[in-house]
Amino acid sequence: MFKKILIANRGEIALRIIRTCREMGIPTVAVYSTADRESLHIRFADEAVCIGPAPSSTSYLNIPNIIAAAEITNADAIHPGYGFLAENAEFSRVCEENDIKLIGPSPEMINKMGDKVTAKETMIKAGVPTVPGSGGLLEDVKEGKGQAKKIGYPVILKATAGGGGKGMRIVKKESEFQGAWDSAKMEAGASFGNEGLYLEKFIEDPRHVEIQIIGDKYGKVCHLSERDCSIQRRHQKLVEETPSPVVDDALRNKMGEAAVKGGEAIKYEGAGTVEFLVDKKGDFYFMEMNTRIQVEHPITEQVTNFDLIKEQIKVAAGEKISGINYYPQLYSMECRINAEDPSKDFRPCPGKITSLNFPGGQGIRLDSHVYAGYTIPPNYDSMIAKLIVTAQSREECIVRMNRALDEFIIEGVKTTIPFHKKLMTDEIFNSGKFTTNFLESFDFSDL
Ligand code: MV4
Repeated sequence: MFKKILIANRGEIALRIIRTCREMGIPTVAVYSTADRESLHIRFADEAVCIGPAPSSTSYLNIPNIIAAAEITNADAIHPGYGFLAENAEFSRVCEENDIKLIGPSPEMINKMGDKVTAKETMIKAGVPTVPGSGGLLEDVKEGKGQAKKIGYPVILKATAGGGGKGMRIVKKESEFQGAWDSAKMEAGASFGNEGLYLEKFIEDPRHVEIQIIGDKYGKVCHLSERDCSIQRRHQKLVEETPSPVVDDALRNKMGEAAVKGGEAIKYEGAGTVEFLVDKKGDFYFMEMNTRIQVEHPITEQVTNFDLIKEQIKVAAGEKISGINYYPQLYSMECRINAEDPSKDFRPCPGKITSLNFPGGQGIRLDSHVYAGYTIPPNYDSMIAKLIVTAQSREECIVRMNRALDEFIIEGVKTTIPFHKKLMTDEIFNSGKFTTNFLESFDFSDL
């Protein structure tokens, strides 16, 4: 097992990783920027090293400084959390070169899954269902139009370097193709330095359902069921739940098997997530694979009784997984509490938390790094807490979430709590019959 783990991250996920390390008896090193001097992850780690000024580019993305921090503290492993360097092939390579075990993906895996055309081709070969489309990179507009005619409109143009919706355009008819092509190419080039585009049939009104997998270095992969992340706004997830209201045992088996097949085909090691679109008929299609621990991992932990960070550490250290798949025994839902004003286009609201009360009681888990008197710096992500509620059924879960949101008091900054309160009483949300477009017609003006 590792002698000491450095956590190359901040906020709630840094704290989350430290908690598991302490339970495993592994000493920890926190790294922090000058903006995070008062952060809890420094207080709860065994050691802490300042790695630079406030901007991410000079601190949490500063590879030489993070490696130096690991060397001076004798850390033999690094956990990258999510965001920042979690899916950075260069960082993964530098860790390898310095004999530091990254509790995360190899550079090869990052490159393979980070390039969406390569990822899709790999999944097709493995027998995982994908959306009909060109699959390959498009040479020019002419080829694109030809493909679109064959598949049938509407189609969607996607950036091969994309993810999170950037460089993506829906094309409803051929007359719109050129304009969509030009703007997608431009956006992809500016965002990723890679203009490569590919094409797919556009799936209307889908659900976003993802399967949690874990693989060991002996080629074994298992899954831990799904998470439904259809409640998103501009590609930012706001609520996640498991099990999915649209996934029954038969579909869970099929999707789980597909995700495991995909994971085994690439000899996936560690925790990963295979994202699928599920259409109205219940057919599912591979979308992307994430090679990191995700923000919403706790709901899977709640219903499977697994510690996913512990599993990540164990498989990175060379331990075998049991190889059995895990099915939800309970119902769990996460609300992301962001320091944002939901009535003002979710504008970030950094600043001082003047007063704070966390909800408690049965079935409540709160993953957060904030406390009364804490000042949220303006430099990073605005997520300040994850409220995770677990109960026997979806209905009980929503009742409990409502109760917990009522107990949750944050003063000094605007948060997404009013949005979540309104959502929990929404008829369509309660019915479970919504798609990824649901929030497009949601009224945020009275929040
Ligand atoms: C799609 C799609 C419909 N059809 N692909 C959004 C981000 C990136 N991961 C892929 N995305 C989509 N791909 C086909 N062929 C619709 C989306 C999409 C979406 C997917 C999941 C959750 C929210 C979404 C919001 C808008 C579009």
